[in-house]
Amino acid sequence: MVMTETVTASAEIEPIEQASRDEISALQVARLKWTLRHAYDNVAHYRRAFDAAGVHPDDVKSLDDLSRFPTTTKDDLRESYPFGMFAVPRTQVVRVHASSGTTGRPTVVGYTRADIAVWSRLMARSLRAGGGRPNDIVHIAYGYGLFTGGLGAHYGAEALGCTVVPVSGGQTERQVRLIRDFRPDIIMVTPSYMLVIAEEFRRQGLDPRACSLRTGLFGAEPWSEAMRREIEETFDMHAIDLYGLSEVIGPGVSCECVETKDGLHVWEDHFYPEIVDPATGESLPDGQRGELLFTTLTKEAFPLIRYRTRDLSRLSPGTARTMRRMDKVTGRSDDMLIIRGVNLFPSQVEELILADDRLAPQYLLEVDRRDHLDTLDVVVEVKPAHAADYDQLREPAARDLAHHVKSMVGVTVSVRVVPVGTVERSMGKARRVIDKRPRD
Ligand code: DLL
Repeated sequence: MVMTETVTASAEIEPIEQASRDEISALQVARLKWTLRHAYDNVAHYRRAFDAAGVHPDDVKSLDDLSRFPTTTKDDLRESYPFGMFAVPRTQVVRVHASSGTTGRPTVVGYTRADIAVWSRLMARSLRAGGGRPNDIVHIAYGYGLFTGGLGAHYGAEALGCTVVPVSGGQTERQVRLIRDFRPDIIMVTPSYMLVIAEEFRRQGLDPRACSLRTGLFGAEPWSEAMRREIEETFDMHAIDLYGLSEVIGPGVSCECVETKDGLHVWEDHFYPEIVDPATGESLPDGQRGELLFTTLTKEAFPLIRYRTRDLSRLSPGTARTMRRMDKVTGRSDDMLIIRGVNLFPSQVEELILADDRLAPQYLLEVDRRDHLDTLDVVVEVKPAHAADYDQLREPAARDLAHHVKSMVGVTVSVRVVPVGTVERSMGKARRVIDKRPRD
């Protein structure tokens, strides 16, 4: 292996987080060469794909050479279901995780003991960047199981030296009780479920601002800057963006720093990011928006070469850390709705909903087709504080939101303001879009 990692993370910033760009690049080149060779020698898919593209691991002299290698897609992973992409004997795989597989075969990923150690360390690094410290109490409400959120956060918090409360998702009344009784410093949960927890606080007549939470690491789904403000104000805490995907490792691919909150630092000593044009696959320079690609640099069981995430973002230079930042992912290319020719992401509607004091961030977008034209209905709840005025405000609030979506995004929508509690609550990743269009 090209690195030695221990599970125990340091309480301080690691030197590599502040290393010079030259040092980071030198480490990346060494690790990239190892990864390409490891993938080529041990995974039939990569050997075939590299040979077909006429490239070989020995060709790589600099990071730029990577762009000549073929990309990897989710379909490639599905075709190797379940263990065909593993680069080590199955007996060295100490854990598997998998995507939910709602649209076909699940994607299975594997970890060696060293991979778990790296992941724990990067999650500890993320927690520290978000303001976590050893001895903090960490309440984990990401789901445990095949989803990487719960166990990924759990091992990271333990590695940092925290006291972990492994609650998992659901049973919201109990979540609130445990937050009151155990007084955690940190919560790790999807932003949409955090809003459900806030509602439960209020239902029990409790002020969320009075609770012990100091910071939260939120991710696993797109969330807007407006949602950040909403959570920070509701709980009087920091809301930090944490990003990752199971194929690459799970949570802990990148994370914001509490001191700047200006984008997510990619942990570049383990993952090499690129941006490509989502339509053509052509490489784009830093500063331009496009689809994020990742190449793992140290993973043993499941090396991933130029994986197309479908997540849209932009790379920019480091600030609080020397490692490059990625913009908040506010949409995936698959989530983009095209309504009568205009592109729209659910998060754009979320921003506008949160800008209206009468509306709650509980919403659903229903897409349908009527008379050959796509239609978009926004279903959004009234804020509990305005529930008594619901009959008077539902029409004006609906009219105003439709007007703002038209003028800011350029799409004509119909808006239905509905009573509190109408929109289904999520315990994990929220489902924001229901597409009722007939399949062609
Ligand atoms: O969601 C891993 C994770 C768990 C990340 C907990 C952060 C916190 P998957 O289930 O494989 O893994 O889903 C990965 O979720 O490609 C993005 O589209 C989306 N996603 C994850 N984090 C963020 C984020 C986990 N901070 C997919 N902002 C990714 C926006 C995110 N989207």
